[in-house]
Amino acid sequence: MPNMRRPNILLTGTPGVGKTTLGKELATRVGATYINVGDLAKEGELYEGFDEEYECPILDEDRVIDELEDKMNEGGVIVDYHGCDFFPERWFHIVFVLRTENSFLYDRLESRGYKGKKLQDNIQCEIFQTIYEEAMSSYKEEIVHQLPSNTPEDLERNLDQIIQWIEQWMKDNN
Ligand code: DAT
Repeated sequence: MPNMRRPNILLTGTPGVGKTTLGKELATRVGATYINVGDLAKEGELYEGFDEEYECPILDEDRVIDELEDKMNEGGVIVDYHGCDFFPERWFHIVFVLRTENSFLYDRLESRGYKGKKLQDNIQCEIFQTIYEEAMSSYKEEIVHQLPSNTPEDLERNLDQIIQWIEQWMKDNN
């Protein structure tokens, strides 16, 4: 369906909640383009320094936006990132904030090799629903949805729901 208008979807949430797992599978099932902003930044070295406290490079947000602009205008893009306040609001038709209970998230981040402050900060980010609040203040509240992401059953349910939403959007907009 190359000439049909297709929605852009933002998947956001604390690291480890399952954005990549959901995003890649969703892209495969609906034939959308999946973009992992972390990977994109790494490949293009889209950084503007290094954060010593959090032990991670600092994203060059303007260059990320320049890099993505043309693709976003075409539609049919699924963007995956653990932040959401710097993307142009007009890019996204819907925003999903994935949410994971602490015990699950702790195990996932620990097996990713996170420890100490980095592990605690990410758990706290989820407890304080930091990314949900960031999404609610960056986009129209009615397009921001939370999705539970604890179990494989949650993953399947989320896929089904998002696919249904995409189909409806395509009917309404073409
Ligand atoms: P993110 O991209 O948000 O950092 P991920 O997709 O890499 O997260 O997932 C982190 C880990 O959790 C990975 O080992 C896969 C697993 N996972 C993701 N979604 C899950 C779910 N709904 N149920 C159980 N495990 C899940």
